[in-house]
Amino acid sequence: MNADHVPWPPEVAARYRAAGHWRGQTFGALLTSLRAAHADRTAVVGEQGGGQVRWTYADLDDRAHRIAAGLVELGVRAGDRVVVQLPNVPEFLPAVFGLWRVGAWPVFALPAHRHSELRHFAEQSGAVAVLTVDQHERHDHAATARAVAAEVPSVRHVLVVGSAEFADLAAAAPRELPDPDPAGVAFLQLSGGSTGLPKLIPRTHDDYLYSVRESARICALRPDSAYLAALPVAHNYPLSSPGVLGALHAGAKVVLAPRPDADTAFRLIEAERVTITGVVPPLAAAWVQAAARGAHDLSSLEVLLVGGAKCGRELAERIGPALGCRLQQVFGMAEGLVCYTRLDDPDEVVLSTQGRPISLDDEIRVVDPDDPRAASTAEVPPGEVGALLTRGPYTIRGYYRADAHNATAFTPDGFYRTGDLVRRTPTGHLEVVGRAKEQINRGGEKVAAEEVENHLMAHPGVLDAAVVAVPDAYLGERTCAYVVPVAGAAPTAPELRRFVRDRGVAAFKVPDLVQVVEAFPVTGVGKTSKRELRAALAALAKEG
Ligand code: OOB
Repeated sequence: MNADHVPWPPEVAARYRAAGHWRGQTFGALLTSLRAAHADRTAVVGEQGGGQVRWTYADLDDRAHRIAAGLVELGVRAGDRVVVQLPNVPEFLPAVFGLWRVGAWPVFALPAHRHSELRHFAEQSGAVAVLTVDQHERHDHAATARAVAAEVPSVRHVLVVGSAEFADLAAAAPRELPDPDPAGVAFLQLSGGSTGLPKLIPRTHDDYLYSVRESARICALRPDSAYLAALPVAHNYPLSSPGVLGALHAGAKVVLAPRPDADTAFRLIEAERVTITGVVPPLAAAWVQAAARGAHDLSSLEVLLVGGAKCGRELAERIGPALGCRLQQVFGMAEGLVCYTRLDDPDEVVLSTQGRPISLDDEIRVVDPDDPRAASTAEVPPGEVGALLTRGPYTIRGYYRADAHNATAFTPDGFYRTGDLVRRTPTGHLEVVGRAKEQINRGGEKVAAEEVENHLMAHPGVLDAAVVAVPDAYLGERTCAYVVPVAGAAPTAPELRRFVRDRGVAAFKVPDLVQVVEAFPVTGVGKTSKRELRAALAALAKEG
């Protein structure tokens, strides 16, 4: 069992096709048609190997054909999985389109991931290769990938962008390849997760392209738009909301920022006349501050998307005046559903909600949050807070090879339990008011409490661990690990933080705070009461 992909029921799929949502186009075919329409226009601008790269649509298409051929020569086949861990380098795009042309599935790791996560993605997906860079931000990605390859038998190749081997692969003579099934899986995204290690999310050409096409329309992308990818481009948000794929879909220019800081981003906005970009709230706050220095001409910027975590009202109000652009809030998830405020929504809606779904066929249910098994039909009264369930033309029906988890992550009638607490306005916009899942949202970076708890419990001096969110003025939330030591042992906070880091996990998962306590407060049935731990933290914050 353990399905790679839980398909939509046939009658639902037929409905999405009849509505024109699913058009039977693959990403490879999309690039072919983009080349036909925009051959000489600039597709991608970015930094690679110390120099600037500027590729037209024809260049991008040629490179993708060659990389596809090179991958086939290497033995990569349709349906094979390839872990892709690339920072915002131009080669990301032809490499991913090359994999799509072969019909191989990119597994989108983030640059912040380390050995523990990479190994999990390779193992879980049975990947045949890891595609990465040599060094990035002082981390030796190639060495980590090679270590993973040595431990995971399915991994036969480590491909390093910038190496002579990769240059050879990317110089292969293009060859005709059969177009993969558009209804089949195109790639695996990562879930933010709340239990254990991140789950893999199978997205199809049909479903993802629908969300890309509609995102490009909702964000008013045109051939003369320029989209700046400031966040790591493999993440669903800068990838497709509207992201680099939305920009390409519109025939626009993609500008890849090697880092998201204001200096780097503003320099590129000015130089490339960027019209639209997307950030997480802490970055928006940093940009607002930096813009006050007035060192750069940001007059080309029309739209700033803010999402990934809740954008508070105060910050929302400062964005337009500080950056001279329109704010667009976006609330999305790698599992599917994406909501946007519309560019013509009244200001009040843009400032106070996280948008409304892309599609009229996105079904939304707001159910009793205290009943995690709540049927998808038992809705709370209009305007009240409840747990958000959703299903629709680009929301998955199941995670990759996770049948047991799927039984609780989805309702029997196929709604995804998002774990988000929302209120729905009479206009159908959603206001995200909190979370019912065991996840910490660290300024858009998602930390599954259980994953970090498991790392802590591997320490011989730790008897029990509970990770909770602490409110934070800058990131929205930070992580606090409560730890009960083994009798007689007293691991210190710095020691435990170092221990977690040394287990090879992304730096954003290392607990910000560690509190060593004698015992955890418990609920009526004897479970650790995270509610009381959060209350204790709040009390500590008041005292301090
Ligand atoms: C995006 O995707 P993920 O998969 O990293 O995280 C999804 C979760 C949501 O379930 C929600 O808990 C939180 O991130 N979230 C927000 C939010 N946007 C995402 N919470 C409050 N306000 C928002 N605006 O984060 C993502 C994917 C596509 C587009 C944008 C964000």
